[in-house]
Formats: sequence, C-alpha cells, structure tokens
Amino acid sequence: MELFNLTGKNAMITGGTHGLGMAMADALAQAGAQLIITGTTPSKMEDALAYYHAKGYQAKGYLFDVTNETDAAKYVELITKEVGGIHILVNNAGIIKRVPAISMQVLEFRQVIDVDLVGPFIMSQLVAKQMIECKEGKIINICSMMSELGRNTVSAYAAAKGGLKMLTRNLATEWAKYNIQVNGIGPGYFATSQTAPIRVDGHPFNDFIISRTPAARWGNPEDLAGATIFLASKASDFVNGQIIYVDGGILATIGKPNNEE
Ligand code: GCO
Repeated sequence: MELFNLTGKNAMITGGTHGLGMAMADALAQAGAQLIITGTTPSKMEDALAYYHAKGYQAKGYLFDVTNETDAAKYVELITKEVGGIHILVNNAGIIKRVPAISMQVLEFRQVIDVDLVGPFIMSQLVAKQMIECKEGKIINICSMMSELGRNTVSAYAAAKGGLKMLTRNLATEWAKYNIQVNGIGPGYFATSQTAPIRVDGHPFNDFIISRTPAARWGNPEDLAGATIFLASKASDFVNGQIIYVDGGILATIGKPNNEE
C-alpha cells in the first residue's frame, strides 16, 4: 500500500469546499495528504474546514479566484511560505451555465471558459514552476462527460471541459520530463449540488441518466476516491495525459432501447 501513501504530501484542491472537490479532498486526506483548500465563499470555506478538522485532517483554506492570475500568484506564494511546496494540484473549481447556445450571452460563455479552462491553466502554470524545481508533481484536472460528448444547453461547459482534456494532454507532454504527471478525472453524472436541478424526481433528465448509465445509478462522490488517490500517488508515476472516466459505463455504450433490460 506504500504506493498509495500520501503522507507528507501537500494537496491543493481548488473548489474543495463542497461537492466532488470535497469528496476528492477527503480521499487525499485519508491517504495522508495535508489539504490546501481554495474557494471563493467564506461561509462555505468555514463549514468545509470545520468538516475536515472534525475528521482529524490537516487542512488550511485560502479564499481567492483562480481566474485572477495576479491573486492566484500571490496566494500560491503565500501558501508555499505557510504550508510548504504543493505536491498535488487538483483543478476542480468549475461552474456550469445551462443555456441554449442560440440565446447564451457571450459574457456567460466567457465566464464558463474562464473558470473551467483558463483557471486550471493559471493554477497549473503557477504550481508547475515549483514542481519543476523539485522534479516531482501531480496535476489532476477534473474533466467531464462533456469532455467527450455534447448535450443541449451546455455548449460553454462542453467547450471548456473538452479544452481541459486537451490542456491535460499538452501539459503532460511538456512537463513529463520533469517527473510531473498531468492527468484528468472525468466524472459521469454524480449526485451533487451542481446536478441537483436536473436530478429532481420526475425531471426527464433524471430518468434519462439512470437509463443511459449501465450501472443504472447516479455516482456518489466517494466513487471518485480511488481514481483520485491513484493519480495523486506514486502508483501513477508512469501515467501521463490520461483521463480516467468514473462514469458507471456511460462512455462505453450507445445506450439501450427504453424497453430493453
Ligand atoms: C449537465 C451536468 C454535467 C455533469 C458532469 C458530467 O448539466 O450535463 O451538470 O455537466 O455535471 O459534468 O460529467
């Protein structure tokens, strides 16, 4: 199990105050990592740190916007002084706007691209500078089914997550020689606040996802723990530019007719 031991490692999880980010942070802490949680909402950060500390985890929180390169640089420098080097970066912070492409405001489109794609670039570039110096590092970009597939109303999100998949491959190409492994996790459809609006009982999307997913259920955040620990640990030292889809089988199938078991 030494392969998966993260004791002594500092793991930064952007947007780690709730949802899948919190689940991945929890997994990394269980494997021994010290948590560095970023967020933008003071109340969410306060609640998240209370949760992490109640579980006995070492966790510090920093409130800044990952799309603001000046602020991000300032905080990465502060964190490095206060906590030490960042060994693991999980680019999880993201937003979604479900609006038909024909009526989406350009500003809305740009906002999604900024948070979901430019933010991970900013954070990866800042943290990679120190990873290059110590010749080791793990960057995990949180992609999506929409890195591979489109669907109505999520054009900006799909463009960002598709771009994040290719950013993952490109950073892996440029930084593997420094022993930095850059990979991604593509969650399928998970029961979180982000999907709550499309998960309500009777919502057509809820029934659709259950039928479209071979595992016939929504993912639970803890379903991401294994892939997260794997990509953050020595076990993935020769894995570069890969997206691990934790999706209950959605991407493996064209689906089945409604009346088929
Ligand atoms: C949606 C969902 C998806 C999921 C996830 C799938 O509106 O289609 O919110 O975006 O959250 O990204 O991988």
